[in-house]
Amino acid sequence: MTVTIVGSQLGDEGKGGVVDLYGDAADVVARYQGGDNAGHTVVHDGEKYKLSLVPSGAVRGKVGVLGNGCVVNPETLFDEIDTLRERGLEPDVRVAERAHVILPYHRALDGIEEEEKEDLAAGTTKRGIGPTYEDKAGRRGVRIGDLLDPEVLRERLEYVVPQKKALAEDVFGKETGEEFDIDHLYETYREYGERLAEEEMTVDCGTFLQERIDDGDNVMLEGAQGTSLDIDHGVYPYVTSSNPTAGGATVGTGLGPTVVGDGEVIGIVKAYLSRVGTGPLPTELGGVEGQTPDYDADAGAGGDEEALATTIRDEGGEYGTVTGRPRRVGWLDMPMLRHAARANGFTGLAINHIDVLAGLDEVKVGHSYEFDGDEVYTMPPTTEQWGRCEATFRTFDGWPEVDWADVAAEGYDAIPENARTYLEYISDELDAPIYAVGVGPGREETVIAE
Ligand code: 2SA
Ligand code: MG
Repeated sequence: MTVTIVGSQLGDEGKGGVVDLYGDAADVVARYQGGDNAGHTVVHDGEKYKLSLVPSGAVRGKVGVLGNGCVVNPETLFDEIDTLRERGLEPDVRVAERAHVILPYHRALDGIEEEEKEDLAAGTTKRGIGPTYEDKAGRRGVRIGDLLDPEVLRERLEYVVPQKKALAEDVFGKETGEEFDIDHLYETYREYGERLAEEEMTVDCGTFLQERIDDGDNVMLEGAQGTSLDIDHGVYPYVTSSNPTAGGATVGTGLGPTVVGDGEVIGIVKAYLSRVGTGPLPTELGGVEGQTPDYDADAGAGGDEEALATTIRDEGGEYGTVTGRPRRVGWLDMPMLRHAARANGFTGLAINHIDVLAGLDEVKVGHSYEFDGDEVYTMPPTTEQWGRCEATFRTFDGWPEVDWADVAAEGYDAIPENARTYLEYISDELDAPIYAVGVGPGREETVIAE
């Protein structure tokens, strides 16, 4: 049986808490896309662990798998594993031989391209994610399996590195160093390959997972980022370069769609919206310099919206886990969620962070958009069209600040009534039941709806 966890918005929906909750019942936790652009904090036995690549289940004694749909930076991988070991854990991490490797030139090019693109820059995490997926699609990538075979590794590098070097030097006019040097890369990455082999970490992902499922194990498929950051279904080009949507869980692991579809697909919803990076955001409150398009610091500063945005940002700790950037915040965007519910086929929802909104007089949601004179209920296909959408808001009465730990202990009915009205509106609109409600950052602060 599988449980797939998918972000329904723009990442940082609090997937970690839900992964934790359902991860208890899982024997294996696999990631199916992305790389070290994800970020999760796991609290285990009172210790806090920050991970960006290793699946969080590995901290809790589960087998953690990086699927073939992931892009893997071996340096990050081994750093995280070594740190966990220094702290007394013995993580069991497997990596798909079909997964692609992030090389130093990918990181360098990610930075260079972001500078060049200006208005089109996605505000990436600069981890080399996009350039690695580009090489995957361009059939010039290096895969984890290639690191185990020095001859193949050498051959691949000799083909691809001169192209990358020419791109950096001739197209972008940058000086390049050892990150574009074939011999240096060969030596370093061959060693990573040796370590992967010594520790018997590599797997044929689909076979590995299917065998575990056939043996009766529970497998959790953990998405990173979110639906609106999906390369196909997100707000292109302000997206990541992989498929966080549920379809990615099958392509990115080698399990069939019927296997994934046989299980649960849980949409993680944050009770408001947050976003790092650029692009339109129809329900945005205030703005963040350098991320909000056409942000005017003088006009925005000091206003009511700006103050509300600051409150939500600080209450919710809305600062990027990977880069520390302040996140843009806004009201819930229902057309975005309807789009996500369809694209992912959610069987249930986990709605997080309702505690963050507690104490506000009223809570708004963008119920629909006005788009070129029409009222629309889902996201239009191009981001330029989305940028022309004006949200039509619905207003809900706010709910009080309460002792959320008590609420978590007592269950769903202990959630303040106005918050339940809000939750049930979301569930009705998305035609999916609520499985869980997050009322705080801690592990115990999730209410399971019966
Ligand atoms: P990239 O680096 O190529 O993936 O950047 C492309 C765009 O995708 C955005 N992006 C993210 N936005 C929010 N959260 C992200 N990661 C989460 C974290 C992990 C999660 O906590 O840091 O929620 O699973 C993330 N990763 C990429 C980025 O801002 C660019 O707009
Ligand atoms: Mg996060």
